[in-house]
Amino acid sequence: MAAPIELYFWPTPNGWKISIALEEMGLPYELKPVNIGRGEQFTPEFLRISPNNRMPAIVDPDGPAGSPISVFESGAILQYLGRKSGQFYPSDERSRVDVDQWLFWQMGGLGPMAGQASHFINYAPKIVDDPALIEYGRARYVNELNRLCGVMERRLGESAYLGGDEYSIADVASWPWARIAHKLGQSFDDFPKLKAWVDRIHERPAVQRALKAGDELRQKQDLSKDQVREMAKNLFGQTANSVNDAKSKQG
Ligand SMILES: N[C@@H](CCC(=O)N[C@@H](CS)C(=O)NCC(=O)O)C(=O)O
Repeated sequence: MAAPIELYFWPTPNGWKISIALEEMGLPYELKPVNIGRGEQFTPEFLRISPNNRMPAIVDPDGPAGSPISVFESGAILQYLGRKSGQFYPSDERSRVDVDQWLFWQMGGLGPMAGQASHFINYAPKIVDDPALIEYGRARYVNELNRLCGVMERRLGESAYLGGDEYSIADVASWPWARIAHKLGQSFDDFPKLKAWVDRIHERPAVQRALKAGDELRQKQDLSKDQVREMAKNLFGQTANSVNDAKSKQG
């Protein structure tokens, strides 16, 4: 049996994209926790496989031609796993283009915008004392997320899944963010088709298994100001120096 794929993981929407895909595809994997609140994304070992100091990343010991390969960026990982397993990523060109469009839409739109909305709703109020300094950014990202939910609502009125009639890696990419839209300034009452799609995917056994994997790593949701400020030292305010400092330790 092939050695398990190593999944460099922390329980966040971007991490779940890959644990869901691995569970759906029935590929054996091993979780390698990367505690991003403690700065483990800057270790030299991790930067070698994920030069952007972000998780998720994978190492597949049984890569092309049987030799190991590492992949970072969740969209690239999903495409790799889809090609490797031949599942949830259609091989005929027309269907594949459909899936790719919605996958890239997630990578360039839904993920980053929902991530920023989450920052301004969940973290900024615990870091910045003056609410007036937060409001412009909060409204900008909550509104953009609202537009993106509208785009999904319209799409899901045309086809059962984002990438077409079949469940695919495009859904796997968007689901972990879409399912928390109600915590990011949106109301599912405005998006009934999106809500039905969120619920339908939530019921999938592979999705349930993926949500349980690494659950013990999850922090409690309501962090105190002090806990957020501590985490912020590693997570927010990163510059080119953050990577250069870590790289210089690489030797
Ligand atoms: N575009 C990246 C985004 C990944 C990402 O933002 N990961 C976050 C956690 S959700 C992270 O590792 N953050 C660590 C940091 O900001 O230093 C992907 O899709 O793989």
